[in-house]
Amino acid sequence: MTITITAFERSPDGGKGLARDTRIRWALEEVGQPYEVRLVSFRAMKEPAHLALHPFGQIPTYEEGDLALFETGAIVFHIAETHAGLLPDEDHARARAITWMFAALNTVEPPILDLVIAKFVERDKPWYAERLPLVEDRIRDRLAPLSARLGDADWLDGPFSAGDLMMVSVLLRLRASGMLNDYPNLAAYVARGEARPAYKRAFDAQLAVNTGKLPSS
Ligand code: GTB
Repeated sequence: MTITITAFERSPDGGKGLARDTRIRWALEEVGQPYEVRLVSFRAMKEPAHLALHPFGQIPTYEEGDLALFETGAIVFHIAETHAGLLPDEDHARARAITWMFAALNTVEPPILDLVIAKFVERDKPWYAERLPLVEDRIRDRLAPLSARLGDADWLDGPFSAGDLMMVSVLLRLRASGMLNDYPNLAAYVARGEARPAYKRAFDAQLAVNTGKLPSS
């Protein structure tokens, strides 16, 4: 059955891979599943046809036959559950990998998003300079224990899993801030994720869309 995801017609990052369709592309590449991409404009995202797929009018969405999903966590989980390669077979290892997916989305990503919002939306506020270090501290409160847990392992819990895919995707948004440099094992962890052939294919595919060099699928 054909899988179709949605992505920005033109991503505000110009193809740096930070828009969330990249995680879905990466998961699909990891499991060797071909997919098509429907590009949507910011206006189209808020129109009824897209709102029927995504109640909040965002990307990415995922369609496969009569199944329509939104939320990258749910989409990556679905891909991992229905294809081999992203979740271990053993019950407890599988539950732990899923736990890391939730940790990435619920515990690590929120303060990182707070920083992104602060930098893009709050820069002109009189309290910006005072608040910024507080936001950065909340990120360090997550990075320090994550770094301690990862230690010198390649991945968070045994072989690469959907938990790593999600955690690397979340950490990538910190690159511009330079904050990862204070945690060399996390910087190396992110680089290991980016070096995976599946990530590279996903990145190149979204870049091609944003530079107009290739068709979208
Ligand atoms: N929780 C949802 C999920 O994980 O699927 C969040 C989805 C989401 O935030 N989608 C964003 C969106 O559609 C695109 S990815 N925004 C449009 C809107 O809300 O109207 C977030 C994003 C956007 C831009 C960059 N960038 O340019 O660097 C990076 C990430």
